[in-house]
Amino acid sequence: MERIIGLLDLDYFYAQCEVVRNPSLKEKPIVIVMPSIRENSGVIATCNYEARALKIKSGMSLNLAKKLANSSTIFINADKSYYEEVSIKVFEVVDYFCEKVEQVSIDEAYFDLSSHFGYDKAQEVALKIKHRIKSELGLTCSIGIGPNKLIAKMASLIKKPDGLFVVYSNQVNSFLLKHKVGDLIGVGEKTEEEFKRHGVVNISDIHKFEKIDLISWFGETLGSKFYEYSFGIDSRVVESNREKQQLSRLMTIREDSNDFDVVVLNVDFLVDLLYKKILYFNKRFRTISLIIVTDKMDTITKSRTKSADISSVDELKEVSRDLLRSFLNESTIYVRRIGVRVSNFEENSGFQKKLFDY
Ligand code: DGT
Ligand code: CA
Repeated sequence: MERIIGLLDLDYFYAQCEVVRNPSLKEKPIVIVMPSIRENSGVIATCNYEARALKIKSGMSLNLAKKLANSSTIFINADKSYYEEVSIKVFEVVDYFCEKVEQVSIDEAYFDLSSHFGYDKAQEVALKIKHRIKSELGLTCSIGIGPNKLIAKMASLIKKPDGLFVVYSNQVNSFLLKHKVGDLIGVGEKTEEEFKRHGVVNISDIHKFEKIDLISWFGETLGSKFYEYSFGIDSRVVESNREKQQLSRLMTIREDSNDFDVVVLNVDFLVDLLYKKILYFNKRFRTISLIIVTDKMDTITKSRTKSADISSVDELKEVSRDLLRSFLNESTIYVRRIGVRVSNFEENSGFQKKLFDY
């Protein structure tokens, strides 16, 4: 199976959250401030693109930002707990489509698209994720797709904001050769300066040297890493670090149907797949839902919660079949897509709290 990784980064995140909460702010320069205890001072957390056009940016002092602002610029104190709530909802959407999701900050996560088989499907999934985040939460994000984390991250910046950019595995070298060393993950201003001292400005310049040279400049770990990155090699895996709220599998039926004997074959097939996923994530659950997308593209969900954990694939099949039977008995609707979902999981690691504490 070909490895395909995505990186999702929300656009001007805190500022976009404020516009969602108060749409009258749209198109005005919005600046989000982390206030300090001293009156009238503080630092800029982020700002939208209208404010960036005035040269205001993250990390700048409030005083300087005020000097650069125009009369329509709006300064808002950061409301971290609200942004955290929004962030949770965003990454639940990603969880819905991907088994492995690694959140790396409040507004950024890697996700593994390999199981969707091929770049075309991966791109389709990324578009669905973007569409759902936009329609359900009103937010735009940028997604990069590539054969590893390095390329996915670099690709996410190409079409920002509201972008999607795919680097196929056979395009990695030409993609990298268009970039400067400063664009590699982990190369900050100081490292970039050090590269420059050795005549390295573009990624292609690294190839004039041996790995041992980079090790002598940056030490074993960083030197090897930058050398490998310059050839597009990055073996870091996506490490799932989000407690999943639900697991599901969905599929489109070969032909729209309201015949139990036909639809149930699809349900049984999905339950078998879903059960493998449940074992993989080592989950215990009590609620089972059947998701039916009708031939009119309406979505109907039927759920049942048991008083004890579901303990076997047969029990899961039995409940899913029951839900299907009662749905088809009650309606004459034709089923186009069908899904089985389990939720109401036992334990919660409290991971998200840790992440937001950074
Ligand atoms: P983008 O991704 O360039 O469209 O803009 P943002 O605002 O999403 O920037 P990003 O992804 O680097 O950071 C995500 C959020 O993290 C951002 O909305 C506010 C917060 N943040 C970023 N940089 C700083 C900083 O220097 N100080 C503080 N306090 N917060 C920051
Ligand atoms: Ca961002």
